[in-house]
Order: sequence, then structure tokens, then C-alpha cells
Amino acid sequence: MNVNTERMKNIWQPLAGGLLALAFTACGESNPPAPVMPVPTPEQVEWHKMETYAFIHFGLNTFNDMEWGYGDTPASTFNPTRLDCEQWVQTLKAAGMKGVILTTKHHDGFCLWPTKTTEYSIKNSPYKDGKGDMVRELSDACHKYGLKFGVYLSPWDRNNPDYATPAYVEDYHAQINELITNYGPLFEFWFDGANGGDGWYGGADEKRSIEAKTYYNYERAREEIKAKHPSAMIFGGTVPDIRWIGNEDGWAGATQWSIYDSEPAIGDYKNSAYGDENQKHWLGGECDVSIRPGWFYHESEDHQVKSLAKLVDLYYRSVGHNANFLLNFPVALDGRIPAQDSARAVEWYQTIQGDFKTNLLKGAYVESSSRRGRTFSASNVTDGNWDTYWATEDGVVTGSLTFTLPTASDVNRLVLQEYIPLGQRVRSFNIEYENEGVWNPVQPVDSTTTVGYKRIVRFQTVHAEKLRVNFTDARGPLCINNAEAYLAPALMTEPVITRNGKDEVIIQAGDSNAEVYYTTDGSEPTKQSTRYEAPLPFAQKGTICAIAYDATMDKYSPVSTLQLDIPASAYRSTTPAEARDLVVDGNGFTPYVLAKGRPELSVTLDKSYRIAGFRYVPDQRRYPTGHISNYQFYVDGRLVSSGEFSNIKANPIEQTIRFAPVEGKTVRLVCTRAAGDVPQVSIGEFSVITE
Ligand code: FUL
Repeated sequence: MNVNTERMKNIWQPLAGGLLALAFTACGESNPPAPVMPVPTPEQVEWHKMETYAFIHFGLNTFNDMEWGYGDTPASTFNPTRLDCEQWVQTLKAAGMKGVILTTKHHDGFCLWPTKTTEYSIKNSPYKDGKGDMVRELSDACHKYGLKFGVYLSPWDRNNPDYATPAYVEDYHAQINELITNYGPLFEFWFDGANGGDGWYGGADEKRSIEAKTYYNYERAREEIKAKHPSAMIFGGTVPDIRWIGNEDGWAGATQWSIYDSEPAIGDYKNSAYGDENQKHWLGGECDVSIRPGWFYHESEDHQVKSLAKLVDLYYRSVGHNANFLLNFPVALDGRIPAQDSARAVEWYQTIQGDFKTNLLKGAYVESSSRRGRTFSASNVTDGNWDTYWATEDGVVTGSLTFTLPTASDVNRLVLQEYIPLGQRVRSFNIEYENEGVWNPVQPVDSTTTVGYKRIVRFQTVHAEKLRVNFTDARGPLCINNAEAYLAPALMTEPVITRNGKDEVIIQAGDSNAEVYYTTDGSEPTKQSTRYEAPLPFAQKGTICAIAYDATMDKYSPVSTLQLDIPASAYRSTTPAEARDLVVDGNGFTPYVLAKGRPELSVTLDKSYRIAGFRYVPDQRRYPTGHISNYQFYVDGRLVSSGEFSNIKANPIEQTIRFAPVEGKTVRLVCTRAAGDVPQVSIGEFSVITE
């Protein structure tokens, strides 16, 4: 089926539903509301229902401590010794994941299955003496444990000598065909959008440009994939079923339409976090994020596994914002998901389950402001049946649902779902609660705009006898199929520690009721440690550890740690001079924009140090000027390091470069290339690492 036929199917299916509705009318019931276009295919609806699934990044990069291999790393370096796909799948299952997507080939071109298209694959590695096949092993394990399986196949290939010519496109399509033919049902096919241009390309070692919209022939790929896997969702490319949410941080906007345009999809992700109700195509949002800073495993990030609080917050800002959550697990060199990552993921899932343990609307009495006949009555939103819904009459786009709780309870979460087979409608709503006969609005954590497949609203705990949801605007009659309310236990978030340009350490707790305690010697703080009251002067090297403590619940947050190198006051001057205050102020949101013709920053320190590396925090603003992708670093005029900040455009996290220590007083960071070849770059933060 081509894309257009498929889209016609989207239109006809709800219309066929309309015919069925006539039958209802004959029995004295009302018609279902007409669909509000666009609507999802049944396959897209099934995908929405998955909510959380996992990514696995594993390959040659793992063994070479890289994010974007250049395509020249020998296949012989791929050598996991204790590889166990069943361990991955058991972990992911215990973390509530419904499926897993494997990087079968990343940008370096190395294939994790014995492909016929290239020698750059697992068959030329020591793993199982070249007889291994990771795609088979993982798909088998998924099958065994009941997880769905999907593949990531990078279109950009830095190894293939034919890249950028028609011959590579044939190889690429042959790879797609091997994957769709030999490994059982796929739920998702991931086309990555990255292309930095340069690569090894069989020894050519050059930059190659392609026109991504036409070069890969995504339309043909779609037909081939859909012919064998009709329910597989296609991510990326020119004819996708779902869309990248536009960041690699794992969040979707609080206003989040599953509507967006797919032409031209490539590169047009500016408003993707929010979707656009005025566009033509149903494209649900997928939030991808790694459980660590990088997508691939790096020993240096062992201490940077995302905190429980961070992951829980991301759940609410992805699944709770009408998007799916794709959480990445970097597999380590031994071939296992590291123990602390597994434990964190399971702890995360248990916390989410704890938040949604007892539905306070179960058995509630539900009244609606109006309804569309008996079939579409308000009680449908609490009957646990996804396919029954409360609907309003044609032309009625506002309305309310009032729930009388079986017993008055404390409550701080509300889950709402729209019946999306008929389209996404709700534009805005608000929530009120009644206690002792008085109605008041709840205080939500973020805005109450769209609903879509699922909206979870977090609000400050209230004691409620009744709850009311007022739908204040919609694109058509309301169709709400589910409502649930919960009391989620408090989760103590770890404090955020920063040092500003005046060399003061500032520690902020996530919860305003919490007390903060800290240490400056690297030891774990408790409530017996020093209590944080005001900014703490700290013009020296050291380690600050802090915890939040809630005295009423006697509960600690996880510990946060900040390693501090030489103070801002040691950065005597910079060239350009105006950069100084911006790049050492501890705030990546206040960047210094480098001059166009001369993208470099020089820093003179107060004295000579043994310099062992540097840190560069890219511009953290939502629309950054640009990031350095390739750099040179000089100490006292001597070039000591040069290279690439891989994947910095999509994932602009702090970049740490280390080298053998050199004595020096002046350092210089030169941008030799901007990520995405933009005309100008900026620096959020810059600091040296001293021995
Ligand atoms: C990006 C890639 O460049 C990263 O390496 C990673 O695979 C991520 C999921 O997509 O675009």
C-alpha cells in the first residue's frame, strides 16, 4: 500500500464507523461524532498504547569509547566477552518496557548481523569467532520474553566507499531487506537523521554531501518494510508514521498535538515538541533519551546514570504529555547493561507503578454537563474499557465531567485520555476540586492544554470529595474515553549545585519544603552535616555533595555531587575580553557568541597549572547560535589536542576532553568546524581541568 492509499484508509475507517452509527440511531442511540481529521491508523493507535520502550546502543563505538565512529575502526575490536541478550531483555521487561530497538548499524557502518553487503560486520570480529549475529540473538530473546523488537539502521555510513553514490543506496536497501526478511516481526524501523558529511569512506577520508530528502529513497524503503511488517512504525526519513520530538532530552511540550507535517519532515523539527493542530498528518511524538549522557557506553559516565527523580520527571513530560518514551541503555564492553543502569531503570518503573497504584476514580459517580445519548454517557470514562467514551453533541466543544469520589481523598494526579481513533480534539481544560462544599482550582505543575492519547496532570496535593474537569476548548465534540486520579507519594529530588562567576556555591532543592545539607570533602551528607542557608563562598578546588531532607516524612533525596576545579577568579582574562564573565558564570544558558571569522577563545590564567584537559558546555538555550563540532586546543601556543565533539548538535551535553598533563598559563580553544556547518558558534561554559 502506498502512503496515499494508506492515508485514504485513515479517512475511510472512521467513516465506516459512521455507518455503524446509523444502526445505533435506529435503536434510539446517537451517532458517534464524525472524525476530526487527521486520525491515526489502527497501527498508529497500537503504537501509542506501547508508551514506553527501550533503545540499545551497542557496536564498535562501545569498544572504542566513541559516540560517532569514523568508519575506520577495525572490526576486530568488537569483542564482548559476556554478551547476554537475555540479560538485556529481562532487565528491560522488569523496567516495564514493551519493546526494544537495536542499533543494528550506527554511523560508523559496522553491522551487528552477518550482512552480505559489507565485510565491516560482526562476522569479521572475534565475537563467537565471527559466527555471531546480534540481531538474531536479541530478536530471539525478545520473542522468548514477550517484548516487541525494532531496528535502527543508520542511513549515513562512514565506512562504505560508495557512500553518496547510487551504489551505496543499493547496499542500504539490501541491508533493509536483510533486516525485514530474517528477524521476525518488527514494531519500529528507525531511520536516523544525522549526517556530519565527513568519514573514512573506504580510505577516501573526505567530506561527502547528499540530499537526504531524495538520496536514500525512503519512499521505496517504506513500501518494502510495510509489505512485510504492516504494523511497523517508521521513524524518520521522508514518509514517517511517527516523529522525533525534536530533542534528545526525553521531553515533549505540555501542549502536544499528535499532528504534524511529514513533508518536508527532514530537518524540520523546530516545533516538533508541540506538534501543530493545523497540519495534515497524524504523527505521534517519540521522546528518545539515554539513561546516561551518551548513547554509547563510556566508563567515564559510570557516575552519570540519570537520577530516579530525573527519570520520573521525564516520564511525566513524555508519556504524560501524549508522547512515547524511548529510553536508551548503553551496553557495556562485556556485553551487559551495567548493574547500576538496570537497577535505576527497575527502580524507576516501580516508582511509576507506585504513583498509579490506587485509582481514586474507580467506582466514582460521574456526571457530565451534557451527553450524546446513552451510548456516550459520562460513566464510560471510568469503566476501564478503552473503546467506550463520553461524547458531546455535534457543535458542543466545551463541557465538564464531575466525579464524586467513593471516599474523600488526598489527590495530586489526574490521567485523561481522548478516544484518538476519532482524532485529537481538546485544546484546553482546567481541574477543580470540592472540599467541604467549596470548589477551588488545583495548582497544576504545568499547563493544562492538549490531551490526546494520554495526558497526566501533576498538581499540588488537595483533599477532595469531588473533582471536576472543565474542557474549555476543542476542535470538535469531546470524546473522552478514560479518567483516573491518584495520590502519588512525594519523591525527593536531589538538589542542584552550581558555582557562579563570583565563586559562590548555590544549592537548590527541588521541593520547597526540603532542608538542604552538604559536605565539601566528598563524603556523603546527612542531616548532621552543615545545613545550607545561603550562597557559600568557595574559591578553590573541591567536591561539594548535597542532599535534600524532608523532616515531616523523614526522607532523603539522592545525593548530588559537583566536582569543582580552579575557581572563576583564576580566569584572569580572555580574548575576546567580553567572553570572560559569560563562560565562567556556571550558567550554560548565558553563552558567549564567537566572532564569525575567528571562532576561538583564549584564556589567561592567574598562574601556571598542570593542565590535563578542558570542559566545554555548549550553548544550552532552546535555539542556540551553534556548537563547535571540531576543535583544536592549545596550551601556551602548543597544540595539545584536536578532534570532534560527536553528536553535539542533537545532544548538546557537556564535553570533556582529557590529555596527558602539560604545564601552562594560557589556553586557546579553536573551532575548526561548526556542527551542521552553521555560520556562527557560541560557548555556554568553558573551564580547564587541572591536575
Ligand atoms: C542521533 C545519532 O547521531 C546518535 O548517535 C544516536 O544514535 C541518536 C539516537 O540519534 O541522531
